[in-house]
Amino acid sequence: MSHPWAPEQGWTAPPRTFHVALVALYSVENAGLRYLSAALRRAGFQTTLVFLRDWVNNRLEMPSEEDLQLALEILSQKKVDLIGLGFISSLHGMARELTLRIRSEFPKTPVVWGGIHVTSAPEDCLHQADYLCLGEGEAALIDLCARLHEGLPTTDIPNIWACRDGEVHRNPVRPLIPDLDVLPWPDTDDFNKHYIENGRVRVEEPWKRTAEYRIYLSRGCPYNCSYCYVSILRDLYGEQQTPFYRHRSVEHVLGELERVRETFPRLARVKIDDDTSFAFPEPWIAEFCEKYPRRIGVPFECLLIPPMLRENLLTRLKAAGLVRVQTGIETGSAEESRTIHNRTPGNQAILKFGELNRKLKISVVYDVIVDNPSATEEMKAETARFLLEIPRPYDIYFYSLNFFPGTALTRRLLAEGVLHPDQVEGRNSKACQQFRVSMDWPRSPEDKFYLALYCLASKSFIPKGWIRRILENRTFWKRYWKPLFWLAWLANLVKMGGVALRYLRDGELTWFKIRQYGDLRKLISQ
Ligand code: B12
Ligand code: SF4
Repeated sequence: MSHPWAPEQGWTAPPRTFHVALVALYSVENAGLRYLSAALRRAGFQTTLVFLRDWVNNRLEMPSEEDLQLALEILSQKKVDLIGLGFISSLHGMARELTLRIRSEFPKTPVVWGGIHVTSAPEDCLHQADYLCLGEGEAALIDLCARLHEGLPTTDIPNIWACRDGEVHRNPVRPLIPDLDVLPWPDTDDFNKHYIENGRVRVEEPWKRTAEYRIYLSRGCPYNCSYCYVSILRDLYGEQQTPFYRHRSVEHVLGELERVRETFPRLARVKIDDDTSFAFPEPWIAEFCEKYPRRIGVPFECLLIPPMLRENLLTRLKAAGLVRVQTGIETGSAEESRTIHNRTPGNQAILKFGELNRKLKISVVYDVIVDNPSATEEMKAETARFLLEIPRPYDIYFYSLNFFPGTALTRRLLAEGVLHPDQVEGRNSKACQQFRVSMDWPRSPEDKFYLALYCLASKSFIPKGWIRRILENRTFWKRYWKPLFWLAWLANLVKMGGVALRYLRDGELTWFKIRQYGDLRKLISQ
């Protein structure tokens, strides 16, 4: 199947003299903008991508004046016709400031915002940009550029809300792209990329400095967890003919990876970064497992939801090159899982996988969510008990529960009065300071106590029996949590050292990684 705006790989429309700049804030790995750039170029438009600094864990602040000036200089030199910004909710404040600067510097150049925040909370973005793009952006942005280029009206483009002359034109979304193979691979060329960091601009594709390439095999997700952006997209697109969860063909995926293998000199690992991967039909899996090792042969990792941790699937993926699986426990409490997270508890599947993995030996990381204001103490204790039950070794990534606008959970807690609108990301920016959990974040003694227990539970060098006794005597230890907390901090430091050595051994320790995680004061809990 082909689309007028994104035909098969290799096809290019005649060049048009319309130049679009796409700006990423703190996100060198931003795939969304690279997809947009590839689609625009395919349709004949010119693009410039500006990566204004790279993401660092829990330390995102407004870029320096020097870096902002450099970004503005690039936009001026390139004489662009449209400026696009894509950002997450927590960066809304920064995007607004940057846009004010852009608009005062280039009053005649329209600005379009897109991405997850605009899609989740468009009413909060009105009049801060000329256009807002909701949902999938490729076709919408091409339509917008074509209309601007040809001097046609821009107020009735599907997916685009136009804020013109004090009015807002709220247009419905077009159907989701049914066949993802019509999309060109993300644009990773060097010549049109500008990476700004610490007062320096490099004209190069900054992603090529990393050893890990993130790829997306699908769009959408078969599930609907309450705290996740997926619930928003489901509402936005509603019931329509195109299924919400779509996947690419194996050939389309391998084509992208073959190109990456040739062009990313440090490539040592592929991260399949779909929210949940491989929930695809059996023939797809069979074809992938047969072709991937032969054609790509780079170790890969992926995210799987607990029910997918099946022996049959894992054995074949392991033979194809799977070295690491990330999966969501989120909470050990079945009640919290069902009533707050809207997830089917995965404990039994995880325990079974833990046993099976003694044989398979796939490295595993479990996701756990903390800082849930609605969690009772019993729920927190159940999580601790569960983490102690899982066979070691394993890694944990702790995430602080942040309230993103428009999710089912945020809406519910706002309605119940548990949450104030100013605590919702977009108005708040907690995720910039606390997403992967660091131990310095202010928490109640009870929460510090449980976080310390969770950290200790995953460390193979701390006896489980000892942690269980602390859990049994929790009334005492919650009052005297400090020694336990500092022990957990030290254990995290030892663990971090081990991880760094592992990266070094596997050729994956890059300056990017060191900068993202290497802050001792804000040491990531794991
Ligand atoms: C990969 C990923 C990352 C990577 C890369 C970051 C990036 N910005 O791409 C890393 C690990 C660095 C990362 C970090 C973070 N992430 Co992240 N990440 C994702 C993930 C899993 C995939 C993003 C992706 O590439 N999708 C595929 C592309 C094709 O889709 P897309 O980005 O939505 O782009 C399309 C449209 O949105 C639109 N569009 C996008 N931008 C623009 C711009 C314009 C001008 C237009 C017209 C259209 C448009 O068109 C695109 C093509 O159709 C998403 C979840 C998800 N599946 O989307 C979370 C997600 C985006 N991340 C999230 C968060 C919170 C973070 C962090 C704060 C977490 C942290 N650990 O500190 C940081 C912030 C970093 C940052 N500055 O953006 C949240 C954001 C929630 C929200 N409402 O803001 C998400 C939605 C996950 C979640 N928890 O729900 N992340
Ligand atoms: S499985 Fe992951 S991506 Fe899917 S709805 Fe749940 S949290 Fe969101």
